[in-house]
Order: sequence, then C-alpha cells, then structure tokens
Amino acid sequence: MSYFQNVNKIMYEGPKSRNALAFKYYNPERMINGQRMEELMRFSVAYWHTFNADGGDPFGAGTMRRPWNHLSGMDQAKARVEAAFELFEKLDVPFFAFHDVDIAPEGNTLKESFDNTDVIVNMIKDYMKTSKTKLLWNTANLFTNPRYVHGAATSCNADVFAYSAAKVKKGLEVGKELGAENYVFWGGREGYDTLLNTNMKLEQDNLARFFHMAVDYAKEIGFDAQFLIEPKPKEPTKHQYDFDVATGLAFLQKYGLSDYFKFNIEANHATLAGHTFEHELCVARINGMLGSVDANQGDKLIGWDTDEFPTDLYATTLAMYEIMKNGGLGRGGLNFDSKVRRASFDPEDLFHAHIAGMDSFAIGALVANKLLEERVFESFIDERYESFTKGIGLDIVNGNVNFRTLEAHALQLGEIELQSGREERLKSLLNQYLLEVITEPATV
Ligand code: XLS
Ligand code: NI
Ligand code: NI
Repeated sequence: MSYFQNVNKIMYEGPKSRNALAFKYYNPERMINGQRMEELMRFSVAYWHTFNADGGDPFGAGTMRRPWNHLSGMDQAKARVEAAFELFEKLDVPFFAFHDVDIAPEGNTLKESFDNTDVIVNMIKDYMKTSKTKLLWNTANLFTNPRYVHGAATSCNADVFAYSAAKVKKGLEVGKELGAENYVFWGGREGYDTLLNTNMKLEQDNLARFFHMAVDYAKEIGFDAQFLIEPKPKEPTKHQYDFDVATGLAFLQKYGLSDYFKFNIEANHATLAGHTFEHELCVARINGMLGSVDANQGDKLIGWDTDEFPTDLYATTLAMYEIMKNGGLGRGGLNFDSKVRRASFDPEDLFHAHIAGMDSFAIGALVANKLLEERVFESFIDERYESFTKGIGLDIVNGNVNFRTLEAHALQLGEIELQSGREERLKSLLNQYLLEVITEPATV
C-alpha cells in the first residue's frame, strides 16, 4: 500500500529542471570540502510536523488531508509508521526525529502508554533493518498533557517531576533500542508565567537534578547518544529557563553539566530571542557546544514560532557558514522542525516543503563553502584585528600587560588611526557569491 502514490523517488535534476518533484541544488553525491553533501547536511524529517500536525490553529480546525486520517489509536499510529518510511525513502533522507507521543498514542495509564510505545518501537525497528534512515534524536513530550501545566522537571508538584522522569527514562531506553545519535531536551513548560507564584531557585535546581539523573541513567544503560538542550526564550511559557544559548550555557556550567550536553539550535527560537540564527550557532560554536540544528524559519511580521520550512537563502548560507566553520555537525543534523502552512494541505505539499528546505540549505552550503575556500570574510576579519598580532596588541593577547603599562602606552599615543568596518561592501560580496552559486551549471 502506498500513501504517496503521486510521488516517485525525488531525484537531483539540477537547477534547470522544471520538475516540481526534483531537487535542483541538493545533490547527495556532490562533494563539498571532501564530504558528500548527504554526509555534510545530515537532513532529518520531524515526525510531529509531518505525520501528526493537522493544520489546526487557535482559530480553526485541522485542514491536512492525510491518507491515515480515517484511522485512530494504534491503527493510525501504525499507518503513520508505514507512511513515514515511504516518505523517508522517497525523499532519501538519512535521519528522522520524534517525540514519544508522536509515534504512539498515550494510554489511560503510564504503563499503557509505555506498552503502546513498545509496539510501535518494535515496528520502527523492523523498518530500520532495511531502511537507510536512522534516528537523529528522540525526546519526551513534557508539555502537551494538562499534567504539565506548571512545568515538568520544574513543576511545583513533585509527582509531576517523578512522572516526567519516568517518561525520560523510557525515552532513553527507546533511544538506545533504536540507536539514536542524540537525545533532546526541549523544556517547553520549564519556565514561568508569573514570579508571583514561582520559586525560581528551586525550579532551576530541580531542573539540574533532573538532567544529572538523565546523564546517570544513560551511562547506566550504556546509551551513548549526545545530549542536547534546545533553547527557546518563550512560548508556551512567558519566560523559558533555557532562553538562548548563552543562558543555557551559564546554566549548564553552574550545575556542572556542560561536559554532558550540547545545544540543538532552532532558527525560529533564535529570532524569538531577538537574535539571528547565525548568532546562536556562533555562540555555540565558539564554546564547543554546537550539537545539532532544528532547521526552520520564522516570520518577521508574526511574533511566534511559525516553524516555516527554511527558504531564506541568506539565513541558510550564514547558518551553513557557522556549521562548516564548526567542522560540520558531528552526530547532529539538520532536522526540519518545520511544518507546511495550514493551506498547504495536500500530501504532496510535504514533499514540496522538504525539497524547498533541502535545496535552500544545499545552496547555503555551496555558498558558504566558496566563501570559506576563498577566505572572503576570513581575510577581512584577520586584517580587521591585525593590531592584536603585533606590538601592544600581541602583548595584550599574551597577557603581558596591566593597566599601568597600558596607561603608559596610551599616554604616548598621537591620534589613533581607525579603519572602516565595510559592512555594505561585505554584504554585496555575499550577494555576489550567492548569485554565482545559483547560476552555476548542474553537477550531474
Ligand atoms: C518547539 C520545539 C520542539 C522541539 C522538540 O518549539 O522546537 O518542537 O524541537 O520538543
Ligand atoms: Ni525544535
Ligand atoms: Ni520550535
């Protein structure tokens, strides 16, 4: 049985192709800086947006037309697995990611939920025997059910803390079973709406206790996945504790957790925090904490996490620039935490959306690679900071000065000579490289 009859395997056809269901820039075999594109990008499909999201919004019901809509419960869950592996194969993606509740419905008790999970995990495991698609990460949904109204690991209710721990324990076991590369913690409700009812210190201490127990348990069962925190400033809570990478890093360092975690950086979360996507990637990179990426984009005119498929070429280019400066994503990947718009309700739209995202990131990678190869910004930056490679600058960097010696230096200075930052020139260079890559001939 096929769930996407109108779609054949998506092939690379090059930039001249007018076939909607083909890649124009993403050519998995193409080499970039000694790596196949597929290995560099490590694309992943997000189960929740692609197989669970129904297109509902706060003002209206679901709109998605899906061949599994007529089913319910475990039958629907099984149909989704079949559809998922068909889509993975047709898109030829190396990875996918899911929350526990995406793959199997919750039962009436925790035990029943675990039993449902086991049935579906076995089914997924079977599919994975013959499929090339691996698990990039899994996670526990600790935000949808009303029990998490006050948070999960930061709930004021200790039973909720315990319940959440049990779900993560199970998640770690499932991750191990399916060979997940990473395990993600996104604390959607780990924050507060008002300080009038919140003990912030206890909540943060508890969150750290929770993470330490997760680290210990993973060790105990021999699950060696990379642990990832996914920062987000707000939504659904007014303030989320892992606001952005810098805040998350301070938290991890304070509680002795920074050796066990990296960050999963989501574009739309960065912009919600008032940062660019590349800013968050850069902060993670320079601290050795860049783990994985939730690839999407927001909308400047809408103030929430719209999770659109990434098509902004400046954003994908500057993101790939950071990723390539990082030496790649290691065990992480580019996970499309992105959903089709409510009006894009056909099953085919899932393919159009992923093709758009994969091609946009492929262009980004090609441009970033060219910029790095030719050291376009690197040389400019080297020159800009040249004063720290000699004389007093070198003394500062080497720690050979103090305020007294710096004062002595300053007192004998004449007029200080400054150089332009050349922002406009650099932006037009970026345009030039982008257009050059886009107009390049095909690579078949
Ligand atoms: C929500 C988050 C979520 C995480 C996984 O904004 O992006 O989807 O990636 O729980
Ligand atoms: Ni995400
Ligand atoms: Ni998000």
